[in-house]
Amino acid sequence: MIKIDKPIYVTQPALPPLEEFTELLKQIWHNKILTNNGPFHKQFEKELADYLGVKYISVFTNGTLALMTALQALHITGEVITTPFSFVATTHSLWWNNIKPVFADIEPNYFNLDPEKVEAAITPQTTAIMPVHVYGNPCNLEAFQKIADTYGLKLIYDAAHAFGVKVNGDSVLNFGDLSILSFHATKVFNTIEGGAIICHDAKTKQRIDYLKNFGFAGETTVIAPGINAKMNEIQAAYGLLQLKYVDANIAKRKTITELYREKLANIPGIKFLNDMEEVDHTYSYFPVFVDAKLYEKTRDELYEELKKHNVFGRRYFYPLISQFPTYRGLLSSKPDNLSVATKVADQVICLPIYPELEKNQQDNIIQLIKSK
Ligand code: T4K
Repeated sequence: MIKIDKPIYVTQPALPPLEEFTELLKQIWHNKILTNNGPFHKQFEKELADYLGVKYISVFTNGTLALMTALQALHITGEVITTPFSFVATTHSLWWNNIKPVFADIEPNYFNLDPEKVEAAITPQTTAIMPVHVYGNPCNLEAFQKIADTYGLKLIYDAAHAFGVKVNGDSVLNFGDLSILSFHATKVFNTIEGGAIICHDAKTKQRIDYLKNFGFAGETTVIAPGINAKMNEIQAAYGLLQLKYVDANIAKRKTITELYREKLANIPGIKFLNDMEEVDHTYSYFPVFVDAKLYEKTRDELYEELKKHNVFGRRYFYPLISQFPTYRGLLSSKPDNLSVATKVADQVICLPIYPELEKNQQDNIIQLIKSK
């Protein structure tokens, strides 16, 4: 009988050493610059761009505001084709910009938006595609760029799960017109709340920087109806410290992933995703997919069983975004249009993964799944 006293959640944030953070806080207390592109904000953007291997980055209060601002920056209107298999913020960012989301189905291997389905969903109103690198696995970058070029569409990647991910040695954030990151507490790299937009030229970065500061381009000039989405100095200082530890944290995530893969390999009805060729992964999630017939238990039964034992996995992403009341009336939300996504959403559980997950805790989780 497995007994787990302390709850194990799907994730737990990694925090930098408190003493080191206190030192940076002292500097903030001393110079009294708390926000509005202060010294830590500037330094964080610079070090983050270097770390990620990108040219231009603008940091934000959170990933959702980064997504909303990315759409504003490119003047996106009309319809945008996106995935129903994501966190609601992806689609909400369209709604907040008065853009109609059009859902297309996902592909069956890594559950990212399917380029063929995207092409079939294009109408004269389509202005952009917004795919998500789900669980940090890169989308079909080449196919999406080809569609964007052919049809004259913008390409905005929701890369909230893809911090530090590389394809053939190049950051996945260097593809498309813009990419956004989330630095929420639950992510591989966190600034408590936080996010960023990555772009490829100085002019676009300038425009994004204006937009996140009410549209101010100087003391008395407002060039657009911007928003307040700036990251503050305390978060930026915390982010700078986090950069020192992120590689060690990713290495621990890799070890945890490898143990799950080894131990869950031969359980009938339990599937997981393997690393993609040519990709450096950062192991943001560990989703497993339950085939109820083979496993002899449904996903929800396994989910409840784990919960009974104090293990709180999460069904990311169930229900599909297209099933929420705001979106289920859309023509593209019909389950027939989204058959792969509908199936996957009914099978998935993300298992606990975070740097401080202990080996014996992980052994217990594995045992619970094995013992049914
Ligand atoms: N695009 C995509 C593809 C995304 O996945 C997200 C966010 C976004 C855009 C938007 O980015 P942000 O605006 O959030 O920067 C969580 C996160 O709130 C959300 O950021 C994330 N995706 C989503 C996938 O997961 P919940 O509602 O599942 O989180 P919550 O609070 O239930 O946390 C999960 C578990 O983590 C808790 O049971 C305990 C643990 N936890 C959580 C927090 C917040 C901690 O131990 N400490 C903490 O501080 O949404």
